[in-house]
Amino acid sequence: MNQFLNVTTSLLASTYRCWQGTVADKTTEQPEQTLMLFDQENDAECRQVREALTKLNLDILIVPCPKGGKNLEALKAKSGKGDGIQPPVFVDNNQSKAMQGAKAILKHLNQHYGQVSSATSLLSKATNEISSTLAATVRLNAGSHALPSNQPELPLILYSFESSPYARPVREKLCELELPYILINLGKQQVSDMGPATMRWSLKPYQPLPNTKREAFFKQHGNVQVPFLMDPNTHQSMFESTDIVDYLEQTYQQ
Ligand SMILES: N[C@@H](CCC(=O)N[C@@H](CS)C(=O)NCC(=O)O)C(=O)O
Repeated sequence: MNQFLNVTTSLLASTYRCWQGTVADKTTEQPEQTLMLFDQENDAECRQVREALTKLNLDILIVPCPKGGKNLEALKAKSGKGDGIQPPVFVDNNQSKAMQGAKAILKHLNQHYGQVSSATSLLSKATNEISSTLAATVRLNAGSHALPSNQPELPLILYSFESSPYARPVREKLCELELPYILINLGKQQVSDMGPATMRWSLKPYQPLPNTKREAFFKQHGNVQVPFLMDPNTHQSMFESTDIVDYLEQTYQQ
């Protein structure tokens, strides 16, 4: 897909989802043990969970489970439930709990990590599925099916937020290649975070909120822009969605 179509369809996908997964809470403490999500990028319930994770500003290890892939088979085998288990499956070792399905996961998040957005939790199953199917369709179901890949030793690290039109193609590629990654959510926390990094809505020099992940990122890079990928296996790090997708294909696609 050329870049104009890529960004336009990704913008449309976020619009179908009413831009859920853009705004993040101002303060959040990360739990001691990393949360884990068995995820499928274009699945309606997985999307709903990832939107809530952006809202709660929580970081998480994503294990992509596209259709036809080894991760999904391993999940089915490990659970002993065969086809009875499907993403999203959420593992919280802080609470010694694991659960399946958006409803149970959102309830758990609400109970332990703060209020998930009312829109996310109020969307009926049908509304969620229709808008998410529209979002998946406009992306031509990218990120649904596994591609042959070489597996890295360590998970990659992706700075992103759910509705970012530029981060979505990167997440789709990570999913297709079944590459586990630590998702660091950098949702928007104030009006001046809005807009692309090169054209913010506010005219004042950009300043993230103090004591936030955004501020830490800003101090390190001089700006805040997502997607940003770090690969501890090759010691490469990079901005720019198209460069990241090219890198993933060249490094991991068979
Ligand atoms: N050309 C860049 C554009 C990235 C971009 O503009 N990302 C937006 C989010 S969609 C951003 O970082 N906005 C600034 C912010 O969130 O603070 C790419 O393709 O990766």
